Amino acid sequence: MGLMKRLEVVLLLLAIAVVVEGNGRGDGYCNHKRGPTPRPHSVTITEFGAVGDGVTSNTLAFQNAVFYLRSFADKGGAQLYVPKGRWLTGSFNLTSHLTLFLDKDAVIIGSQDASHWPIVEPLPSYGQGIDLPGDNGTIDGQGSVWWEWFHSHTLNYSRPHLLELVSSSDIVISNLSFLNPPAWSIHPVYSSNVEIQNIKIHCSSGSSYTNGIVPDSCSKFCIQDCSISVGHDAIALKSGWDNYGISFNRPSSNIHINNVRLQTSLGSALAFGSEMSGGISDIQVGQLYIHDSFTGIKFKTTRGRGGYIEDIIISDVEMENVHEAFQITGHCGAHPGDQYDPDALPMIKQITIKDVVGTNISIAGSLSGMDHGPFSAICLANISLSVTSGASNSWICSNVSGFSESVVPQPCSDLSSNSSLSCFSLESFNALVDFQ
Ligand SMILES: *[C@@H]1O[C@H](CO)[C@@H](O)[C@H](O)[C@H]1NC(C)=O
Ligand SMILES: *[C@@H]1O[C@H](CO)[C@@H](O)[C@H](O)[C@H]1NC(C)=O
Ligand SMILES: *[C@@H]1O[C@H](CO)[C@@H](O)[C@H](O)[C@H]1NC(C)=O
Ligand SMILES: *[C@@H]1O[C@H](CO)[C@@H](O)[C@H](O)[C@H]1NC(C)=O
Ligand SMILES: *[C@@H]1O[C@H](CO)[C@@H](O)[C@H](O)[C@H]1NC(C)=O
Ligand SMILES: *[C@@H]1O[C@H](CO)[C@@H](O)[C@H](O)[C@H]1NC(C)=O
Ligand SMILES: *[C@@H]1O[C@H](CO)[C@@H](O)[C@H](O)[C@H]1NC(C)=O
Ligand SMILES: CC(=O)N[C@H]1CO[C@H](CO)[C@@H](O)[C@@H]1O
Repeated sequence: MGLMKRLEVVLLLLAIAVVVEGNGRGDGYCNHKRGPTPRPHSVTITEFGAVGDGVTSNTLAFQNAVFYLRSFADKGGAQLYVPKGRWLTGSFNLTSHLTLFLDKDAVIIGSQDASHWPIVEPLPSYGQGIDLPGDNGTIDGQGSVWWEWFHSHTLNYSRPHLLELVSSSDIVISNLSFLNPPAWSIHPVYSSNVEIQNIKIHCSSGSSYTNGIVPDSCSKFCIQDCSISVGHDAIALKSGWDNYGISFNRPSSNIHINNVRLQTSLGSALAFGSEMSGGISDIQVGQLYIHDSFTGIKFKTTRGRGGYIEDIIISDVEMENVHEAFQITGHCGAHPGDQYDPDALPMIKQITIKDVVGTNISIAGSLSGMDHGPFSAICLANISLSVTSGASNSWICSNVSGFSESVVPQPCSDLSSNSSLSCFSLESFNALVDFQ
């Protein structure tokens, strides 16, 4: 969990470190697998007056410790060690060249005091908060409290995320559990060279719109060996929305996801969009296990977004007890007000999904493009789904085109192009695999 180099805003609400055994599988995706960067200096949070009793507020101790450690940035960096205990805190910022190391039995607990959550500026590619317009930032609370406020429409500001990294690079987050985020669990934005490995994310049932990992306008990003169970989207790739995202123009690209286990009760296990105005491309996903979920894999956007989702390859997928295996829609997502340009049509093309086995799937897929801009080169190959709704109404398609081969049940005729040449293939990735 080294966190290095120009790391500006971090809201760290609750994290449990577990020094778990490395899982060994899936090597070659996070292909610059790093151990913890050795730091020549280390301090313990108790040296700053922190008390790990679960009751004492340690916000100032964390802030002071990080402030102190900033002076080691040009001396090889430093480690902040959090020992066994329950460490209550409000939001605090991390800094460059820092390793925040949590002992196996260390738990950082988010404060429920509103004044411990400063209000921050909205991100430029969003212009406002996700939950509410006119975002003045974040407010206090622990997951369930926030879900209740969200559900009852009584939030005053958009909810905070558990860990937010803004304009950062060379980040490693590993061997940790994240529980009950107020909104999203890990939200890296405008960042690159991010490696997330062996992370568990879990929300109690009843969580409203909780997401797991959300790479947002990020590049050179790797997620590997993770297990995520949330209320909404487990992994969601985004890049800002509408006029804000179009003018900020920062895509999410070159992202590898491998060996992840995903579950969501109401959302999608793996989602693209609906915020995608800066573009999403060159995404490779392998060894995906999706279970007990509403939607398996979903591409979502809406009129006014502009942008694109293209050159995506997803392979080696197992699904079990999933309502709808695949969904592509051009009619999904809210707008940050009515300032958007309705002529800004998003584009979805060159999406390849192959080598999929699914059991107890209700609907194979609904693929619906936009009236004035069909989604193209949607390619499905070697897919076998046991579908409970009956094969004949298992696929619903409109305004899409593409190719399919060895897909059961038989997909709609929209995907019957004679040629697979327009499909995105793994060979196209050869130039992209090396991060550094
Ligand atoms: C944390 O970073 C943000 C953004 O740079 C800043 O507004 C805020 O004052 C910082 N908070 C602390 C406690 O340093
Ligand atoms: C995570 O744990 C594994 C197994 O103990 C270890 O090899 C790896 O270096 C750890 N990662 C970090 C960043 O500490
Ligand atoms: C944001 O803060 C400003 C100044 O404090 C205030 O006037 C405005 O009403 C706040 N917006 C919301 C949505 O609370
Ligand atoms: C929203 O603001 C009102 C008025 O200041 C306050 O009474 C209420 O507790 C706030 N709600 C939340 C969820 O913080
Ligand atoms: C099939 O999947 C659905 C969820 O889509 C679940 O409710 C149901 O229990 C599953 N059936 C079996 C036999 O596992
Ligand atoms: C089809 O996909 C399965 C996994 O779902 C894989 O084991 C098999 O090798 C694939 N077949 C071909 C021809 O690629
Ligand atoms: C498929 O091939 C036939 C014969 O070559 C051609 O007439 C037809 O237009 C092709 N269809 C598509 C969708 O490319
Ligand atoms: C361009 C195009 O194919 N438009 C179609 C999109 O889907 C609707 C509903 O099926 C059709 O009516 C349009 O013709």
